[in-house]
Amino acid sequence: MKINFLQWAALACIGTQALASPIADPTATNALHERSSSWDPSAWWNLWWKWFHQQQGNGGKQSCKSPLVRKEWRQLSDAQKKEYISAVQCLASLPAITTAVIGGAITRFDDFQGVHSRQTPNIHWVGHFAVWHRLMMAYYEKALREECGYTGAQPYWDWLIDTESGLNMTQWPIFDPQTGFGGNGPFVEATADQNPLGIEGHLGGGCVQDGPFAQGKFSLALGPTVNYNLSNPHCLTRDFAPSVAETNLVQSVWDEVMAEPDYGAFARRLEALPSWAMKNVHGGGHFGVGGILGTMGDAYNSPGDPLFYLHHTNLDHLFWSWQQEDLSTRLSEVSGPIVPFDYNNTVAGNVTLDFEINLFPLTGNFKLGDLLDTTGTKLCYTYQ
Ligand SMILES: [Cu+2]
Repeated sequence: MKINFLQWAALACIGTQALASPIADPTATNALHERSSSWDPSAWWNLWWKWFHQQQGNGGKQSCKSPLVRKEWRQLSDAQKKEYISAVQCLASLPAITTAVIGGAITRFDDFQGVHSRQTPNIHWVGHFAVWHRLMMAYYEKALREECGYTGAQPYWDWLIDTESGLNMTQWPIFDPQTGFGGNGPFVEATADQNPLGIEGHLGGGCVQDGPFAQGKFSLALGPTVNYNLSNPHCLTRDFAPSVAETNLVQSVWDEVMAEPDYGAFARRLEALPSWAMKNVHGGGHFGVGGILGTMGDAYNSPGDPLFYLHHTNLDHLFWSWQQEDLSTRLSEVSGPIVPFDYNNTVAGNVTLDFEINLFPLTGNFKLGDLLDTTGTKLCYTYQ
């Protein structure tokens, strides 16, 4: 770890303990109080740094006083699960606001899918991948709360619990038709052309048949083509590929991502490669659920599956967990290419803290540096 001046100064003051130890919940109102009984210099340093960072970023005002606490789907009560699902259905019943630039969008749910589809060529295998999707999750959460009356935080799906459970994928609780997102589609034969990633053992491919997003109850306007100006109402499809999920959604890959020493390496390992040459949790979620023919496996239109948001929130949970390991560095560090796959910067440079992203036309511009702190001035949530 590179030691900057402030870290050096703190080291000199508080002794020689490692600075990188995580803090359990830096935003809990009583975090300082709880820790006063046991003197842990590294935790104190992290808390101080966080406070300092917030003061700087907000002209002395602290705006994120009570962050939303995002929980794993299983931590929600059945009533809370129902409330979340109802809010998603609500979003899919409200009229789109992006039609001037996403001509095919019909609903507010489509708005988010359309923005992702339109920006897909610029937001994957780039330095801002993790931050862009963080912003997307935050605005989806905000829409569910402010426009559909949802009172909770955006939940995440910790797939490690499922892959380690030994249960068949079809029995994973996230796919429960009553308390989850419904299950697989019926089997549809796929051609080799449809399967550039060589996914084996896919079990579905057709329209989701049960649960809250089943055929007839839930309709997507955008996709499966990349033309976001085309309205093409169709069903949500799923195409479980258990071998993809079981191979990639594993603790060892999570640990590899967590062990990356800097943001550029972290973001690159999180996305890995558009192949199975390297195990990866991002692709494992997309293609484990979406397989060859499912909505989740569509690079452009994957946000058409409501489960996309729980998968990507778990990736943000991973990002946040990684940041917690060394907040003093990781609240103000980004890198990675501006242009997809340009890891050697032969086409353009790397992103910086001032690099701007947006969910056009749903948001204005945000600097990457303003989205690194989930409890800062622009974002206000944490994880449990
Ligand atoms: Cu994406």
